[in-house]
Amino acid sequence: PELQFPARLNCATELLDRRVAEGQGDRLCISAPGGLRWTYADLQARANRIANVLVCEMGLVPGNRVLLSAPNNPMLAACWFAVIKAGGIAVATMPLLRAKELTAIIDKARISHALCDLCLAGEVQAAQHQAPVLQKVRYFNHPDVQGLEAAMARHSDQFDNVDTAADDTCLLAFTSGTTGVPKATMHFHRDVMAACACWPKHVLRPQPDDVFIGSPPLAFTFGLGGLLLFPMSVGASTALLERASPEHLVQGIEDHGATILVTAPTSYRTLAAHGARLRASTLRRCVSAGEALPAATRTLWRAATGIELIDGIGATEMLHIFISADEAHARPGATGTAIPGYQACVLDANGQPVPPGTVGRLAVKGPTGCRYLDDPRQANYVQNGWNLTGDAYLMDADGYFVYQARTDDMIISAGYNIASPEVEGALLAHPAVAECGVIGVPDAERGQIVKAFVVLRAGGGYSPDAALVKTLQDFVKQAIAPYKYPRAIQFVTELPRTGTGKLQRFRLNSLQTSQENPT
Ligand code: 3UK
Repeated sequence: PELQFPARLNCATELLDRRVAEGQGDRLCISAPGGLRWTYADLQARANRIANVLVCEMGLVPGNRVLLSAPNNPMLAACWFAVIKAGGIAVATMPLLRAKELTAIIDKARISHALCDLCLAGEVQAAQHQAPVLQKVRYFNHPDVQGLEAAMARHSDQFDNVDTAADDTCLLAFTSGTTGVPKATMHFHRDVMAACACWPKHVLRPQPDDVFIGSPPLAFTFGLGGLLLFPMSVGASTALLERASPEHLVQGIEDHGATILVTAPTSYRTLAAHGARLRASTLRRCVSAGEALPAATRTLWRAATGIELIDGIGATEMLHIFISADEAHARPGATGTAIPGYQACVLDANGQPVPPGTVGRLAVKGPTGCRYLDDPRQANYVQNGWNLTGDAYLMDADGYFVYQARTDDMIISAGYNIASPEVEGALLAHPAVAECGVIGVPDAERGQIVKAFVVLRAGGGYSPDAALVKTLQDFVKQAIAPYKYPRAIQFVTELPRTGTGKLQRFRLNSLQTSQENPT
């Protein structure tokens, strides 16, 4: 299906003002801990006041880039819509970023304005000293007269949205950068609407009475879509949590009556321990993305909660999810099929399609796609109109896509290609293993050997000794081709992960100790 959009389009008008105009202004839009509840009309009034502050007090003109820096909270959502309404470009950043990283983003994106949570003022001020292009900063969740809230009180709750073009940029999203310098990806107003018209409409199909909750930051497009834009696109509500540890999530689900949970595989593995509470809760649907979902995690979650996970692969470059499967179509070990609107295929090193069952490079195209801001890596990501996500996949005869690894995470040991996630998936099926990460480490004889870093399940009575190493090695040999077993296993207490829950395999190297156990 080809999506059509009018030449003039503002996604804030579509997602927010239209809801109010069509009589849904009184519906709950955002809730937060402490009893905060904003209707669509409440969010609109706040976004309008902030848009007036941006234009009248901060001199914003359409096309200006605005830094948004905050934990997931209602004011961040209001600021996001205010920027879009005023024709600005929203650049949301992960709350954990330090001044140095913020400075690089401000410089790269030529950010002139900022709306930030007071709790992050230290880093933002330090970055402002290093990046003079950032001229105007206001802080919110601020009790004093200099704060954004005081400025909002001086302005009207009415605002005429800027008449933007459907293909004006409305947001710049920075890639999480598991390796290398982060890249900025540009997305248009129509891309936002296309994302709302694809995965949520065809796979998730939320209802207006659904309550979303989850962990990904709104600065990550997984969170922006899954926890703000998609619920709003159907008039549903979202519970925004500043802190989203497993304990906060379980409590949040109970407090807000959440029905749809959006988080990453690692979080589902920890949350499974709260199965009884979750079974008794309102939770009924669960979305996993950000990294591969091992079959063992799908099984663990179903056993703990009775809920079948919805897996989906998305990318910052693609804005959101493009391959996925709903509960009824889920296949353990496979991500799913290309969602309507997107095409996906697997290519060899020369860009030719490979037959079903053959591993190659995943290529996708659809209504959204990669546009790096001034970056030579554009030519690597987009080739012949296809977006190459950097993932190795195979497609089976039914069009299901089965994840193998990041193309740069393939281990080559004694001439064999071994995908780290496959070995991780096999280890995770053992009850002693809570978390694990697998990399290739240099080996004189084999080039590389497979090494696993394993976090043991707490309270299971397992001890990190040679006997357990042998047990786990034998267990993997039973589950997958024996040559893939980890010749070295090191027990660790935690794994390095990004703020978005992705394992940082390149950092596993530095966890290495000398007491290895190649056998
Ligand atoms: C990996 C997955 C296997 C894959 C994202 C949903 O993760 C998101 O965006 P990023 O730019 O990373 C993209 C890369 O992450 N990945 C994501 N999901 C899966 N691998 N199975 C999955 N289900 O390597 C991909 O290329 O951080 C996810 C929505 C929006 C997003 N931005």
